Amino acid sequence: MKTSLPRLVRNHRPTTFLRILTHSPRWSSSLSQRPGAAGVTFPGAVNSKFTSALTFEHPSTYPAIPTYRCTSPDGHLIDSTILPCPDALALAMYENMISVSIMDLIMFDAQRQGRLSFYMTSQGEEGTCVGSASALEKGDVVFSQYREAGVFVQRGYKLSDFMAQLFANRRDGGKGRNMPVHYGSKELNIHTISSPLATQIPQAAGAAYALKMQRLQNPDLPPRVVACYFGEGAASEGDFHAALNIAATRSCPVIFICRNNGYAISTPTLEQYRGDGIASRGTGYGIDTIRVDGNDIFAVREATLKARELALKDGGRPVLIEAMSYRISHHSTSDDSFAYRARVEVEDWKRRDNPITRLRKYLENKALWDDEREAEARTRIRRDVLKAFGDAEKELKPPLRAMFEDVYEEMTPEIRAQMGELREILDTYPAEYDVGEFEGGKDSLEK
Ligand SMILES: Cc1ncc(C[n+]2csc(CCOP(=O)(O)OP(=O)(O)O)c2C)c(N)n1
Repeated sequence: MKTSLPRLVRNHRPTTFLRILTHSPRWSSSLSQRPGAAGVTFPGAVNSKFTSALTFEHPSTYPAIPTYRCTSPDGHLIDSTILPCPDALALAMYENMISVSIMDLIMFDAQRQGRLSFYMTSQGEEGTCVGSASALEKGDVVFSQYREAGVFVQRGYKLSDFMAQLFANRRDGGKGRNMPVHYGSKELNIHTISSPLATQIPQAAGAAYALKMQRLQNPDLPPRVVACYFGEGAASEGDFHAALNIAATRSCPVIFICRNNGYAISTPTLEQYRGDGIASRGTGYGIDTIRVDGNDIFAVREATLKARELALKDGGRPVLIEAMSYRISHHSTSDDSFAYRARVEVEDWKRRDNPITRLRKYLENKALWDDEREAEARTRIRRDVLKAFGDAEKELKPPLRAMFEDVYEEMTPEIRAQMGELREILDTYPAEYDVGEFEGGKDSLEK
């Protein structure tokens, strides 16, 4: 007996669980073409109208997506629709931004002195990171690239945590295995940074899907989103495409936050893409998208608050924020950016507008800040950074055994054998290897 498709559908009674899961509506109830219709109902693009004009769409016929800003360069709020940020939070965000910038200066110099192997600063992008992180809830899950120290500070990562990772000492949660700046924190729900660009973007989409499933199974759980940070250079990776498309089609509650700072090492954006930045791609994937002024911490905060709301609406969906800024620093301590850009360009951006001076002007306008407080805060933070630096530099390295652990959850017999071999080498040539700076010396290794 033949059964028509609608009947099958009608007879199928999905459980509540399944019904919510497949909540994304079909384009329309019927995909057949009505005679004489002005619109097309090809299943691939149902809202398209027929046209007899042979025209190619060209990006230049569309205006560039505007950049949302709610604070003027002299620190006055210009969007009357937003609720003013509580003073205590504005002050905390300001201190967090200067903490990042002071730590950056000290650690950059320390690398130049050879006291740590590598460093990357986030000068000019403190506002994007601190502002967006201030709009997230504690339980929200974060994935980042490497220039997001502000996110870590805003979520409660301590100076001692930064230093333990940078000096790869035994207090480092990552057991000293990663290059400097590859921070991570399970307690703060921030996934550990890894070097391969953009790999975290599809992982973030997957994590957001998992959060959505957890809440479907247990609606009493608090709503959570994933925030995923990456640069405009990383957005050229295939992983960016995979992530945004799967997040859109699976309706995942994830906020993609692109830091567009104008450069990917020596590559300027003109060689990175020819469209209207990264934001214009969001709408192509069917994703709610906004471009914001990354030098305006309140604009970033407001956009992220709103994005979080959207991401949790109707069971979940992705949102894209493109935060515009300028990479004031060299790409890393391995880069001299004056080899490919003019010094004057950098100086101009440093002085003309940056997230720290803009928030400072706002605080001064409200009589919450002045030169005296600035001097006190800078002296205090500098002292705290140097203290954490000194403590971390003196601390022992993790036990040598940590090199062999966590490759798999359990050590395999082969890995155990390699650990034994290392122990034998150290026993045979004690004068060749100084293992005194590693916790427990060679005794952490089993024969
Ligand atoms: C898959 C991959 N390709 C290349 C690199 C080398 N690399 C490291 S950072 C970087 C530039 C990234 O630029 P962007 O994403 O714009 O971030 P920004 O450094 O400007 O913050 C490149 C090419 C890498 N780490 N991973």
